[in-house]
Amino acid sequence: MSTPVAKYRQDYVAPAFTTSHIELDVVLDDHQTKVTAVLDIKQLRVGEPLHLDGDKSLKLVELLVDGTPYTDYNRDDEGLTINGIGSCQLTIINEIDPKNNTALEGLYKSGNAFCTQCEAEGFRRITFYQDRPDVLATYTTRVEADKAGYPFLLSNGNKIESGELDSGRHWVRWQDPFPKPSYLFALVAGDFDKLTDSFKTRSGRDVALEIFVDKGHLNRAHHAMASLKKAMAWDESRFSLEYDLDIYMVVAVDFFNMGAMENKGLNVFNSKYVLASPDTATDTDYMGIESVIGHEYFHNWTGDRVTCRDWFQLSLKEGLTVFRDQEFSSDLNSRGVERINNVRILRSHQFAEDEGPMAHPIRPEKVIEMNNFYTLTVYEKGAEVIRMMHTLLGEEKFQAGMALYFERHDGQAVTCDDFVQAMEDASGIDLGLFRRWYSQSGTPQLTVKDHYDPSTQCYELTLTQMTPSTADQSEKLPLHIPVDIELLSADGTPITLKGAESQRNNSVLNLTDVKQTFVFESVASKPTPCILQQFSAPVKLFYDYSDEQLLLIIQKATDEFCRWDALQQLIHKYVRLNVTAYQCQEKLTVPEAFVDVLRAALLDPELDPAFTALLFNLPSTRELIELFDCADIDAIEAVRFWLQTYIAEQLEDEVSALITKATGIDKNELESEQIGWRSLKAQLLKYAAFRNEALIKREYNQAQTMTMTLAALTSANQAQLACRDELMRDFEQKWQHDGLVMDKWFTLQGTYPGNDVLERVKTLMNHPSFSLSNPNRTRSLIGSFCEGNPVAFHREDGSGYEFLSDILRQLNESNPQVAARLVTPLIQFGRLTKNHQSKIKEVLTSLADMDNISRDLYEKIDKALGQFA
Ligand code: B3K
Ligand code: ZN
Repeated sequence: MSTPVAKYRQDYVAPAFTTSHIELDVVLDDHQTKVTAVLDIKQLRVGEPLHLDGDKSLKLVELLVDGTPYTDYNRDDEGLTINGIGSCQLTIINEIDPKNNTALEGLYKSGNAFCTQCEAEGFRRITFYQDRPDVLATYTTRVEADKAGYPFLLSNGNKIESGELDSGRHWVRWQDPFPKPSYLFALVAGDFDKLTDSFKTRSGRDVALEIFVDKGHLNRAHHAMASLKKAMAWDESRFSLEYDLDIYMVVAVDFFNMGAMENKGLNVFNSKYVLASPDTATDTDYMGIESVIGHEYFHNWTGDRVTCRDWFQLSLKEGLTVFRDQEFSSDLNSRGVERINNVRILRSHQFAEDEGPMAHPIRPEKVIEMNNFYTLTVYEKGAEVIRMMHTLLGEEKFQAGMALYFERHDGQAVTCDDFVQAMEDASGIDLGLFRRWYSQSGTPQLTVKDHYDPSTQCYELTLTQMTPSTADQSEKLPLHIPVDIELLSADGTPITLKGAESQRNNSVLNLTDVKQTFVFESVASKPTPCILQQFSAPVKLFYDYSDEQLLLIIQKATDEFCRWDALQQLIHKYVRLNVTAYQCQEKLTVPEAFVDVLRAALLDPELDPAFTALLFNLPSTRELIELFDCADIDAIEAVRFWLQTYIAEQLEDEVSALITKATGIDKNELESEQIGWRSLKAQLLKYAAFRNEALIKREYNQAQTMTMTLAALTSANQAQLACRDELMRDFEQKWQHDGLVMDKWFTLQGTYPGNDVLERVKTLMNHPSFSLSNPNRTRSLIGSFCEGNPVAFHREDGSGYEFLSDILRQLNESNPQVAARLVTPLIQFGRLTKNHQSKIKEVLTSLADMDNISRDLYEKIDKALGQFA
């Protein structure tokens, strides 16, 4: 294999040709699908050949220029270079083999249905085309297939014609009036059940809504439909954005590499993010559906109407759309809970990405395989960067910026700079320095020191920023960091801020230099600072809090995130101390005040159960590993386990009283109060499992919803109760016919804390419900073991690494995208011991030697091996 080459952001060149319109004709067949593309080619610059991207799997049948066969072209592994043409009509006929397409990119079969996935560069697996986001064309698509097997033939836009053919075949023609890049093309053919509804836009247009699901699953599509209608209404009210076509379709498929895809007017979804009923899906699944349905719908404006100029700009649409879906969930549900959950993901996964070999800015500079850059950095940190702009501008000016962005760029393919420029121009706020967030990678460290002078009643906060160097970038510059603060007096009352007016906007301090001091006046006594309210910037905070200060914040701070985070800091402190104690074979302890604050939360009459649930959800071992430069995983796990059982023992009465109080909450209702109580009860069952096995069995047997069934089963699994195997068998017997439900079971198997878990996982790969060709199954069993069971995965003997390496060899051929996602725990080794690192190096070196290594795995493994140099 030749070494894959990287592309650089700075090398962007506008295309010499564009396609203004494409007539596609797709005659479906399992192994010999015939694709005819008639392209209206416009020359934009003379003197250059036309390059069309085309995968080597495409079989070229015929090429015509203005209706005449044409031969002056070269074909290579990347596509076609056509010489000597200007503006013309180009006709290309080629064949593809969807049934053997196991990579699930381009046109492939999911079960009995045909479907497509074109982002980022999948259209080139369907036909030869300028498969780049800055070529925008209108599409007319004719789809033809056998009528009995494929009664529904779908593509983007509006259905304009259909007809029957001899021999049982039929066809439909679709027309999409909005010019779009090829990555937004979609085609689906199959036999489905269809849920129909409609939405009246605020300007009075009726939009038909259709959700297509596997036959027999119609009753599981209602939540997705309700979520879609909420998303459409929310985008009108919060962003003044209205839907633009007459029809919006969503198709749920079982074989899908990611969550969902925002193809214009025809979203294709992983069935996990569409199908839900109370007996098959948990509250978390319901929330996930609402959020992903929202996300893909919001892309209609931020992504489809205004798209990316090139793939380096991916965060233009993804960061912004994640911000929008987070705001949607926050407006509909609890803002504090939503924020805490998002920060947890960012800290545990995105911060780890920044520290590893794949570190990149939210707008990457260098890419080998674009699919490798649908990352936590581009998505989640990208959303944080948009959120910081929102914090700096405020809602009104931010919305003015959005309006200007659409006014300037509707129908265009643009850059992240264009977005920031619109925000700056509309608000009059200087974002010059702020733009560095787009080009600088890494997690900034924010160190805070303070000084109180009782004689002048002045309180000084000194903020220092420093971004450690990353694998991709050694030099770092200061950033514009919005730091939202609250000062608490000794009894926990918030202090009105006076002073430092020129350096702040209300409670948001503008940190723009390496070091800045903010002086607050008329402060009667030494305050406790709550720093980073709502996690106002994606940074690591260092401030030397006393236990008393943290306890005060947990109980009195206005901001829920700060309250939750203060508890995390306290937990981190005691995990660190106890890991040392464990290593020295000393007794493990936490102060009484720590248990008392948890007790107080349980006894609080005002308690918001969803928030209390977050307090009781201990950080995972994986999260705790991030606290150590060189992590002793077994010690961390032992301390975490001890802490859980210690709290269970100390708070046994309070926990069991609340569990009793939380009866009657297990109904099929999705009201937030019920959801909150269920999430609290689920957390408390994890503690109760160590004290009362009979209770867990009873909860399992009496559960009315999947939320509570899974809560009981998870507790039994984590505490390795004697009834664990029996309950697992019961669940398996009930659900083995249903892959999506079995994913929950496989996840429990993968995260089982028993010593023999790897053997169990290997055996389960032969389970009739398991298949390595289905990405959901692979993630639930293999992914959960590698990512969610650090003790077993990082076993000293390297058996976990060998196991993953065998799986990667198989997936490298069949589905490189899934392989490249699974490899993550093998490349983020910076905090592991030398012994672990050397075992990982061996495994990665041998993977890198595979003859046919995919670009996806090559890019990540090559970078990871570079870290050893
Ligand atoms: N835009 C798609 C992701 C495509 C990933 C390609 N490997 C889904 C989303 O972010 O909405
Ligand atoms: Zn997206």
